[in-house]
Amino acid sequence: MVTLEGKTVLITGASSGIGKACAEKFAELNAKLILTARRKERIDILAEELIQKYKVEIISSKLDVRNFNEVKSFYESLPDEWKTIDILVNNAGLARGLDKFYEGKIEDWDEMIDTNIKGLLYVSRVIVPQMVERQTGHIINIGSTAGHEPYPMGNVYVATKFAVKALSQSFRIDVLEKGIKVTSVDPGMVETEFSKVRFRGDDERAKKVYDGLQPLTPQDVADAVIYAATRPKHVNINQIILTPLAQASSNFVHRKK
Ligand code: NDP
Ligand code: 8X3
Repeated sequence: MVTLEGKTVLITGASSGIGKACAEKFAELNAKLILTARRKERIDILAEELIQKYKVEIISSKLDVRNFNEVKSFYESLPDEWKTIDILVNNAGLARGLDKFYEGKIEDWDEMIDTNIKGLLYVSRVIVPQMVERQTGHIINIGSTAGHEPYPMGNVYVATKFAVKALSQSFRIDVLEKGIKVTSVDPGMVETEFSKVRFRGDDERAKKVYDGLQPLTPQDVADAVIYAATRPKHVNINQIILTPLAQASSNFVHRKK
């Protein structure tokens, strides 16, 4: 039976969607979990549920990945026995708006770049050195099909996910002689709070994104993460791209009338 007993997994953005589903699946495999997000009450409730259900050890910690000092002090304040992190899931991310770039909102651009690129870098900069020192570990970045093919008005979000792809490839080269795995899990359309966040709470518009097709579930993506995380020591899964059956790429989607 596959187990991750004795491994510590840090997940960013565990309060919702893919991050939350990853937390559930890692808990099922008996990993110790560090759950982070800005909405602390949500990760506290999730931690409590998972502890009850799987009898695992979990720390939940409020963390905004955009703030480097916060990331640093979060790590420094972990109890010593929790500082050895084996698997880092860089999941926290978001899209804001869907506009032509020449009409885009500067605050939307800043938020996406600060979260999806700089946040991923900040967390990795703080967490990975202990992996380098121990010559073992696994970084799993959540990218997107948007990082493979732009779509209309995706501009800045698309650019952040192209950046995630570039960073995954670069990280892999930089840690090549350090025994650390680097994986990018790149989903197409997944029904989470993603579209609600993108359209700032406009539920009607968010729902339309998935009209006429069956999107991926967050659990489908978490399955891919778990697959990558449970391969033998000598195997690195570089990249997993998964889409709904009705989606061929960013721009080719089949919707039933
Ligand atoms: P959700 O909106 O459901 O979840 C996003 C998570 O990111 C939340 O837990 C949120 O937590 C967290 N987050 C956002 N900003 C920050 C921040 N500044 N600091 C810390 N955490 C933050 O969306 P998804 O689950 O869909 O998104 C997860 C990842 O998957 C993202 O990187 C997204 O780009 C990617 N993705 C999503 C796809 C989709 O179709 N849904 C497809 C491909 C990739 P909180 O607000 O509590 O801080
Ligand atoms: C999320 C997928 O296509 O909605 O990364 O941008 S998409």
